[in-house]
Amino acid sequence: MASGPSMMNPVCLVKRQNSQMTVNPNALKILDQISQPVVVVAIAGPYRTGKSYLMNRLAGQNHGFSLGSTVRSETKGIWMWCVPHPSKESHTLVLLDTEGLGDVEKGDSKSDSWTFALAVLLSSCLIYNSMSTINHQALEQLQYPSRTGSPRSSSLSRDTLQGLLEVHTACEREAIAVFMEHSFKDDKWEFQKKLVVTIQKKKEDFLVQNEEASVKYCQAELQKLSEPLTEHCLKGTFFAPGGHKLYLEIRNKFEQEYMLLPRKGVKAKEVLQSFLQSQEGVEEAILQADKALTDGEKAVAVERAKKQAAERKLALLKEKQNEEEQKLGMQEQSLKENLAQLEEKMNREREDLLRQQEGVLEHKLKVGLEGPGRHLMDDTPAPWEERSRNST
Ligand SMILES: Nc1nc2c(ncn2[C@@H]2O[C@H](COP(=O)(O)OP(=O)(O)OP(=O)(O)O)[C@@H](O)[C@H]2O)c(=O)[nH]1
Ligand SMILES: [Mg+2]
Repeated sequence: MASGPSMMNPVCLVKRQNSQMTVNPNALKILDQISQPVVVVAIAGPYRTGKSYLMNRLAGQNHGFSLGSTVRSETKGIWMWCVPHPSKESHTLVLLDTEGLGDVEKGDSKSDSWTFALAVLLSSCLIYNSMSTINHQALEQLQYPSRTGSPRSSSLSRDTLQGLLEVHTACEREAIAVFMEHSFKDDKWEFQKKLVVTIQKKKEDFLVQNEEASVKYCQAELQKLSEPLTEHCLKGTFFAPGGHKLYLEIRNKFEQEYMLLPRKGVKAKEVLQSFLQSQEGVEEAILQADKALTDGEKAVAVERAKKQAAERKLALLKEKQNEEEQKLGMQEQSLKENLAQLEEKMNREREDLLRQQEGVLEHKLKVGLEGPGRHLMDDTPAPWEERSRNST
C-alpha cells in the first residue's frame, strides 16, 4: 500500500542564512518516503501576518509551525509539514510555511524574491496571506506566478504582422479578464476606457519596435549580401561587353539569397524594394554601356526592368493595404472582446445579486417561522467567531 506521512512536527525544508539557501537533506528523505499522491500548499506574504498560524489550522492543529509573539519575523527559510489530507483519502497534504516578506531588519530583498519564487514553483496551490488590502508591491510579486505559468513567450514575433497581432490579442484578452476580475463600480466605464487606450498605446509601441527591429536587421543583412554587386560596380566589371548579363545574374543570386534569409520580419520586402529602387539607375547605365547588345535588345531590357519595378511596387502596395485591413480588423475584434467580457461580468454580477436576494429572503422567512431570538440562543460559534476568539 502507498505510504503516507508520519510527521509529528514540521521540519525545515530550505534553510536561509543571509542570502544563502540550502536544502535540508532530512526533509528530502521524508519526501522520498511518501509514495501517495501529494497536494502541496504553500503560503507566502508579508511578515507577521499570521501565515504560520493559518498553516497550523490547515494541519488541523493549534501548534506546529512556530508562531512569533514579537514584531520580529519568526519563520526563517521554508518549513514543511506533511500530514494526511483532510478530505482526499490516501493523499498527503504537504504544507509549506515560508519566511515573511518585507522585514526591513533582514535588509535583503533578494532573499524575499527567492523565497517567493520557491513558494510559487514548489506548490500546487499558493496562498498569498496579507493583512488589510493588497498593496502595489504585493501585486507586483503576484504577477510573477502568472508570468512563469504562462506558456506564451513575451518575445516579439518579428516574422509577420499577423503573428504579432495574434500574440497581442491573447495578451489583451488576459488583461481585460484581469481587469474585469478586479474592477468594481466602474459604472461609466471610465477605467475600462483607460484600459482600452493603454492597451492600444502599448500595441502601437510594439508595432513600431517590431518594425524598427526588422528594418535594422534587413538593412544589415542586405548590406552583407549585396557586397559582390558593389565590388563589381567599383571594379567596373559590369561596364564591359556582356556586363548587363553578368549584372542580372549576380543581382538575381543576391535577391534569392535575401529571400531565403529567415526571420527578416515585417519590413523585409520594403527594405529590398528601396534597395532595388536605388539600383534602377545603375542598371540603366550598365545596359547603355554594354556594347554586346543591339539597340533593340537594350530597349527590350529597359522595358522589362520597368515592368518588373512596377510589379514590385504594386505587390508592396497590396501588402500594405492588407496589413492596414488586418490592423483595422484587430481593432474591431478588440472592441468585441471588451464588450463580450463586460457583458459576461454584468451577467455574473446580476446572478450574484439575485442569489444574495434569494438568500436574504430565505433567511427572513426562516427567522419569521422560527420566531425571533432563535438565532441569539444558538451558541455554536461560526468558524470566524472561533478564530477571532482564539487570537484575541
Ligand atoms: N488576533 C489574531 N492574531 C493572529 C491571527 N493569526 C495569527 N495571529 C497571531 O499573530 C502572531 C503572528 O502570527 P504568525 O502566524 O507567527 O505570523 P507569520 O506571518 O507566520 O509571521 P512570520 O513568520 O514572522 O512572517 C502570533 O502571535 C499569532 O498567534 C488572527 O487571525 N488574529
Ligand atoms: Mg511564520
